[in-house]
Amino acid sequence: DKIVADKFKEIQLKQALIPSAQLEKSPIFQRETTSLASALKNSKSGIIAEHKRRSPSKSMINQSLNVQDVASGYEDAGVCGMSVLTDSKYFGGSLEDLLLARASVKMPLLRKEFIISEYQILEAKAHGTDVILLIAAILTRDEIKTFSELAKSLGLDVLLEVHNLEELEKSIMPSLDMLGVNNRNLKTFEVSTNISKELSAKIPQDFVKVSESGISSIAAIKDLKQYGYQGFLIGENFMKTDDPGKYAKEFIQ
Ligand code: IGP
Repeated sequence: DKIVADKFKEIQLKQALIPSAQLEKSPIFQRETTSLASALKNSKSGIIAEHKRRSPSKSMINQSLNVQDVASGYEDAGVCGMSVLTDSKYFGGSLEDLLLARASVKMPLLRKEFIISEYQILEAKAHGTDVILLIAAILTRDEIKTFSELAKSLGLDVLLEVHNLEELEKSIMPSLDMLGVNNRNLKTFEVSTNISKELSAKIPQDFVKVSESGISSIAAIKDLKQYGYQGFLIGENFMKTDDPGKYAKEFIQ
């Protein structure tokens, strides 16, 4: 809730400086997007690799690498897509990171952000994203509908994130492409892939299932595949090494 309040202020300030109409005019806004959902459906590995410098649960993960090198490393390893944290206060990321990643690679990019306003979706597109994340825990069903429909109209994929059955049931709608189950409880920071397994049967077949956070072994991925997961979002496990791309490659058969 603190995060949402901070975001709200930040958006108001930015919107005053750079109005939506200006974002829509930037040349990158017109670029053709690529679908992460299709990439995942056509992939054996299903790896979505994340750029993450730090997090509220781990203050230091990796401060020394630059985002272009991480992006190129992931792409060379053959991952399906990349997630770029753009929140600065809690994760040390920025929209510039997204832009630099975009300049370095062709694969689908996900803006990893706490989205609470349509403005952030336009901003994401203007910085080269292909996918937006919507977090059910901080949005109403109406907001999920408005935001996902806007994203679809801009040619973006939508990944909806849940942690429990209630959030899942409130969120199901046709304007979503992927359903992500976050294995990390954002309140307690506890991590367990059991929640992905428990919720898998409740996710309708027409959505690509993604398991997020706390995945650190190929065995865990194999196990989750048995439950119908096609996407695996991995951050810390790659980013804590000095060559995230090299380590990601070990996860790609
Ligand atoms: C990656 P991990 O445990 O592999 O570093 O997790 C990703 O799932 C995590 O960063 C994440 C996240 C989020 C971060 C999932 N949902 C929402 C910020 C906001």
